Amino acid sequence: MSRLIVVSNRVAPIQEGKPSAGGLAIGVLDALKETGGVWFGWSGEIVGEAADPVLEKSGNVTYATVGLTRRDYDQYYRGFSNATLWPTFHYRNDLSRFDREEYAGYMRVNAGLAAKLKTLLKDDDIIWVHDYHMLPFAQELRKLGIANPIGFFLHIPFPVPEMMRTVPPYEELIAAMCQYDVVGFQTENDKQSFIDYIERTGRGHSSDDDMLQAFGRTLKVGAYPIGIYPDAIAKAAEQFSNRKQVKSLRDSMRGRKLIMSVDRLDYSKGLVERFQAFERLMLNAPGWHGRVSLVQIAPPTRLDVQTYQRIRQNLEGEAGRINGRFAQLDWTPIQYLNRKYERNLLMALLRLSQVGYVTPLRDGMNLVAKEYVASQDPEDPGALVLSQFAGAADQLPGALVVNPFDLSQMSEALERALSMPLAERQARHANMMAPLRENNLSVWRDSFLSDLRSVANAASVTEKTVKTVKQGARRPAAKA
Ligand code: GDG
Repeated sequence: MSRLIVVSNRVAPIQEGKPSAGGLAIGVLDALKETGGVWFGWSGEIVGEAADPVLEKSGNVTYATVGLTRRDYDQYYRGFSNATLWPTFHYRNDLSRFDREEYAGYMRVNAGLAAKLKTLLKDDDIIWVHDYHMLPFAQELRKLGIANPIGFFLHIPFPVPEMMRTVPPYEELIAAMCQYDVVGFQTENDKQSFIDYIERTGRGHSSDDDMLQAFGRTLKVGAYPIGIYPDAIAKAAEQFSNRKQVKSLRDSMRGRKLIMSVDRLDYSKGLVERFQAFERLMLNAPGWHGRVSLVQIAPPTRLDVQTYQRIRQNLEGEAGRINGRFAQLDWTPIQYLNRKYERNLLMALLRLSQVGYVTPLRDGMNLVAKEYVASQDPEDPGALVLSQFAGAADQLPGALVVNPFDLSQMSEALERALSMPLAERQARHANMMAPLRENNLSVWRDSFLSDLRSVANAASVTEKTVKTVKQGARRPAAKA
């Protein structure tokens, strides 16, 4: 089987066997180990000047990482990726800015990374590129003459055409995306937005089997909802339940109920609205005073992007205001923890809570929602309150699905979740575990790679046919 080359903005600093490695990193790594291959991307370091990739081999997998210069980091990562694409793709074009130089930097870094990857490629490698930092990566490889099959998976939402058109170089970006052979999205909606753009602008058309003819190319588009390994999470959550931190949280609750939220500190996650809906619960249902706390774990990210500094201040302000309004000497309504926890400990904390509260304003999938379900004790599971704008809402039929812009609805759902009878919680939990098992992380990875390999096979069959036809044409005509 051909080698797999994985390209992502960051190469996960994987220390195998360490519980800190996230599920996605493990899933991708498993695929790499199966065929052997390379994981290529940014090392996470800022360097004085660009250099060749640093190679580290572990078994049949090579980690190839490169540093970024300060200018590259500012323009490509902090700028166009995270201050233009991220907000717009999450429908926050009010927070998005466009700067031509940053865009030029984004294209320059993609071209530079493609040139570096080229030196590591073999003819029959298949290449799997991840996420919004890398939209034009295939185009840059094609310019260098790379004809290998290249797939792309977008982890975040793909916006509807009118929203996409607010990013000034939208047409160039979409044309560049059509240089991939397979373009994968988290949901059918995201996939449809991409097709809608192509069809409404007259750039191409799609067929029933999700093949798209556009910008002179044929590519496959598909929805590949990312999954988790639910049974491994269930096991870890149970095992870590007797950890000191988990016990001390349990003791500090003194019989109170616990609503738990875990998100990177990001405006797309709807944290402010979430706190305000909890406040509304406190206002409308005073019977819960002193009987329930909301614990929000929000490790900070992208602190050097200005909007992220603002969200942090905003959230701290809201937590302080709400606590000031309702707290009692022995009860803090909202505990806001602005730090990162070890992964398995986090799963045990999720298991401890009676309600998982996952209400992003927009999210590609949202793995925390899935992890919340998986980490529960099936005998006494918590209930999940989930935003309709998380990709995960399509896949978790037992959740209480809410609109995160409707604070009253969220507050009612919280109350319903807190009071939900055991039998209903068990039934809803079982109803969600089944699809989580059926569509686990391996299924996501294997279905994407199988589509990419089919494209590769189809291309090699076409190439052989073309060669045979050409050779046939060169043969002298047989005498009559
Ligand atoms: C992007 C898309 C899509 C969180 N806090 C800690 C911690 N986490 C882990 C969670 C979860 C992961 O980080 C976050 O994943 P999400 O899916 O919730 O969100 P994004 O980071 O925005 O991810 C998203 C995803 O890509 C995959 O395709 O679902 O829509 O935006 O696994 O548990 N992990 C540890 N400590 C923490 O404090 N160790």
